[in-house]
Amino acid sequence: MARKPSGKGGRGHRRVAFRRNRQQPARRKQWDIHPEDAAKADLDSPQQEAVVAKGALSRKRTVTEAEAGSVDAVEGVGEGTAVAVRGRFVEVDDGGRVWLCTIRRLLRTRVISDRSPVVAGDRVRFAINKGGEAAGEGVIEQVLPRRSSLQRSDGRRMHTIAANVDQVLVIGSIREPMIKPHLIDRYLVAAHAGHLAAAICINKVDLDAENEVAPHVERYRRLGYPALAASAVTGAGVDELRTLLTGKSTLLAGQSGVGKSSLLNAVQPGLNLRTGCVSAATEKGRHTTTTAVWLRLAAGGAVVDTPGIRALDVAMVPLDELEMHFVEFVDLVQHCRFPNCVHIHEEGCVIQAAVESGQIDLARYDSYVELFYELSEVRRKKVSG
Ligand SMILES: Nc1nc2c(ncn2[C@@H]2O[C@H](COP(=O)(O)OP(=O)(O)O)[C@@H](O)[C@H]2O)c(=O)[nH]1
Ligand SMILES: [Mg+2]
Ligand SMILES: [Zn+2]
Repeated sequence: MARKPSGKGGRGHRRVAFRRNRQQPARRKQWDIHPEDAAKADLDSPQQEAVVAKGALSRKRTVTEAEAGSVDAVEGVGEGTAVAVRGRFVEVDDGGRVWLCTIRRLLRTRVISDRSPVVAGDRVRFAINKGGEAAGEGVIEQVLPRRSSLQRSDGRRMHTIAANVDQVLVIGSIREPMIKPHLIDRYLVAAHAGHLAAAICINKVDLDAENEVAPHVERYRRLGYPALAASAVTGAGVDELRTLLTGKSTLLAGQSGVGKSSLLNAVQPGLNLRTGCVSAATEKGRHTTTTAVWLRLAAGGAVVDTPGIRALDVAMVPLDELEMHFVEFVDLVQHCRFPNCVHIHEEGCVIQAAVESGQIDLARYDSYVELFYELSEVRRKKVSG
């Protein structure tokens, strides 16, 4: 949304409105902006009001004064996408430019339970500060309802990593590092458990003299996932990849070094993402300081890069639901002899039979078994701990 024109009259009017508010602290719309702006931006929408606690209205105004300097400092409102969260600042892209915003204290405290008041991908509304560079250029006042959110668990509580993501693109490389089908399957399970569509891209096919990539791509296509082979070096598959990303918001998943940043630079020259080796020490340091970053694509859509974060975790998948997240298992499991079959050592198991007949890929089955034991361990710890 464009910045509001800031005529002298407008400013004067706001000051008057402010004084009036002071005399009527209980007024519902005590917002410190021009009433017209408020109406346009629909700032006191039901979602906004619903989260304001009783008695919070007066506090709300005090907070704004403290954060924005004074109420006179507000120059208009904006709406955009949170593209990065860095410390106490959030970069908000309104389509025209990026605004450096702080978060209204009320928002920060009300969501203390999930600790992620604003994450990359959130649609936010913000008040524009007048010249208050130190306090940030704006203050985020409202986070619009999330269409989807991607979460991870640190063992004790859930953290939201990114919001409004449509799909996960799992990226691997055929070599350097060697392709790890199990890791890809793990990401597919996590995406599926998070109700996100998934696609697979296998990079560095320029290093694949023997065309070993073909059966991998074929395996995922047979399962119904869009899959492609690519090379950031030769440009192979890059057009196909761009098509896959256009018009959607995509989270990139894949181990470090597979070429995520290089592929994005190839998809959109000009992104200028840093590529290459990151030392273990730097990588470790980045875990604490770097969160998901939302990159807008010129062709439409956006990609979310999550450096240093294991964005997709399967730990929250209930053990008895694991089979559901292997798409080729779903229609078969009901035919196993035992209803509680876990498809590992039981008699009359159609999954094991399908693996033997080649209907189910052995590598996929191995991934299932490995995840099954891992999740059993998670559950054992939960029960005993
Ligand atoms: N041979 C080859 N090397 C690549 C390709 N893509 C990326 N690389 C190299 O792989 C390394 C890691 O790439 P980077 O994009 O930083 O990976 P990221 O950690 O997944 O973002 C860099 O040295 C890149 O130059 C590719 O398609 N072929
Ligand atoms: Mg990278
Ligand atoms: Zn079975």
